[in-house]
Amino acid sequence: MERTLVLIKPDGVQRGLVGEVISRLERRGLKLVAMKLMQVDDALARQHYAEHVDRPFFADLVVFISSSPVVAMVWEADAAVEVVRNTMGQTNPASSPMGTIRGDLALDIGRNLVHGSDSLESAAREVALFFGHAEILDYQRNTDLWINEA
Ligand code: D4T
Repeated sequence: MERTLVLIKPDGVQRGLVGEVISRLERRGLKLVAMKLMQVDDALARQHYAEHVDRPFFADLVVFISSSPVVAMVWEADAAVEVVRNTMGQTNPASSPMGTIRGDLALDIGRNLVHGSDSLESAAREVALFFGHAEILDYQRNTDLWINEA
């Protein structure tokens, strides 16, 4: 079973889309195992976006992600990384198909509402950046047999 980090970025929280984003992930069948509303500080923002440190948009990314609270979550499923990414759509909302979170709800690459880890390695790193072990819950979900065949 994979685990992946999802952030509802400051634009999603400010626009009142927290419930909408969570609802889409829940309805897809993913299992929520950790969640908190939090303020990202400069240090965490820089660590989270470390792979982009040399890109021209790095400074804007760091300022934006720490400009207002985010909702950080860990979601679990077989292939959770891929499923979350295709539920969110493309990085650029303008190229995202309708039916995806970004394709339905966003327009601008710098205001693309959500973040999802892009690989299992990133997921492990990012989950550990945002959550301690004790914050990630292991629990039985009674609907599992109605979502997964085995
Ligand atoms: P995140 O990391 O926010 O989920 O986005 P993606 O995984 O889909 O895309 P990314 O890591 O390539 O980009 C991180 C973040 O930077 C913004 N961005 C990206 C931007 O403002 N201008 C750009 O040209 C690119 C490529 C959007 C997402």
